[in-house]
Amino acid sequence: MSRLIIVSNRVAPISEGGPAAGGLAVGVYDALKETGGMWFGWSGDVLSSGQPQIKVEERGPVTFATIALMRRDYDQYYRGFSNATLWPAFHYRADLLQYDRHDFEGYCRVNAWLAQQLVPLLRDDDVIWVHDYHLIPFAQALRAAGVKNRIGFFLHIPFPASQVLLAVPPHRELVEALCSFDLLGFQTAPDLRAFCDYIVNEANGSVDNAGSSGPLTVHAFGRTLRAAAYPIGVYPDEIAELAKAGERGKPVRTMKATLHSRKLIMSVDRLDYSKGLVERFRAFERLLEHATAQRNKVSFLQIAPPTRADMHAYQDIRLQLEGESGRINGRFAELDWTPILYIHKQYERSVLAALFRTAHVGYVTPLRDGMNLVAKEYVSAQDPENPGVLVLSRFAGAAQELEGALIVNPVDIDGMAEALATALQMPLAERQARHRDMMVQLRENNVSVWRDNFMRDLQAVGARVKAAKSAKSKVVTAGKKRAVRKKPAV
Ligand code: ADQ
Repeated sequence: MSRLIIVSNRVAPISEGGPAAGGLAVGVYDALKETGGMWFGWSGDVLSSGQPQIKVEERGPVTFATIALMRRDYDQYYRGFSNATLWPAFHYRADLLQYDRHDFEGYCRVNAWLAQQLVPLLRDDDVIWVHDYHLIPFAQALRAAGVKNRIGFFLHIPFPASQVLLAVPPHRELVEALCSFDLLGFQTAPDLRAFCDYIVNEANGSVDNAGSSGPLTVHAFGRTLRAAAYPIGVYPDEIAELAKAGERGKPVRTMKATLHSRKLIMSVDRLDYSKGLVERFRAFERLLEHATAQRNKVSFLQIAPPTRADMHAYQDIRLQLEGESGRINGRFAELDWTPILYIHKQYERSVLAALFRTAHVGYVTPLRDGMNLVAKEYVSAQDPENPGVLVLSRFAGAAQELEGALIVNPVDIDGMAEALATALQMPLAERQARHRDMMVQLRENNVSVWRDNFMRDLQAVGARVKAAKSAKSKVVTAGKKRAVRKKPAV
């Protein structure tokens, strides 16, 4: 069997059940620990001098191969083009997009350098699966280094509509680079559609599905590749077990003691402007304004560990949220009640799962999100006998699947406040029915299914290449035979 090589910007310092504030880390590690293989990428260290060296570590079935970045590379490739240009653009925040041509050069340079570091570690039949927006030119770089292996790519964040993508100056180079992969995976059908729209209307390419239910075939920039949607999942039953086991643990007991039998609304996100936190805080405020009976009857727990804290946009959102939570608490708090509990800490996955189970409402309202695993984790963690209600943004990829959620538009503050009120009062039978439906969906499409579907289609690309090669060699052989007979058939 081929070995699986995962390549992602950051190889997470992940441990079983430990904290991992990042969806890619959670999803990728869950997928890799079953099959075994290698995970290659940045270690998270930044060097001011010297020469980065690859560190290879075996941990169970997974080999971790990590390397530091030089300060300039970190600034241009990671903080610059990846997170100041691509991240806002792909989350439809063209207003926050910053572009510097040197950063784009640095982005391409680091992709080429990382690819060169990986080459000596590769075997002929390895299958390479590259993850996310930091590494769009990675296949191009591997091909330039002579690598012939199958290479797939999965985009964890949304693929934007063409009119938004056009705001990124090197949009054409990026899409051309994407076309060097053999298989492209997107989170949802709308992301796939947006990509195909660019191919057809901006790149003069074509897309054909040949009437099959498998990936689409894309022809562009002189290449033929495949593309499909593979919504990432979780392991719902594992999360349910963790949540149940943690029910009597100290964090849950402390939380319950703080609540004094009030209801709990809960959110967990990386602190990021794409997650719609300000609008979410204001909708909770609106609930307290209008549904006066809810005052002192409900608390809102927002857990949001800071990320990318050395970037202005992230410092701004942090300040804004601190202001909002202080203002709302100042407005409504009583001696015995603080409406918003706003925490910056990371928690172990088991603690988060147990807290989710305690929460009457999972409040997940990003302005844009590729998928949003928190939505899926919240549903998984519920007690089926007495489940909570998920309030979910229509702009999270998860909304394509979780029809049992109360779907909201995250800029509609009144609409979100109404959804919170509905969720807090929803009868048990309706909560159970919605939870049951969502669990069916989550079980059918867990992380293994996500990985297996992607790998099946990537392997099939290889099979087609082999089939094409052997058909070609048959033609050559037949040609030789014909040549021997000296009577070429027409
Ligand atoms: P993220 O933007 O990081 O992921 P998300 O999918 O919600 O968003 O994943 C966050 C993960 O980190 C969850 O598993 C969550 O439990 C964990 N986490 C968050 N805060 C934490 C805390 N304080 N302590 C411990 N764990 C915490 C990107 C895309 C998403 C996509 C994923 C996976 O932006 O849209 O769903 O990749 O593809």
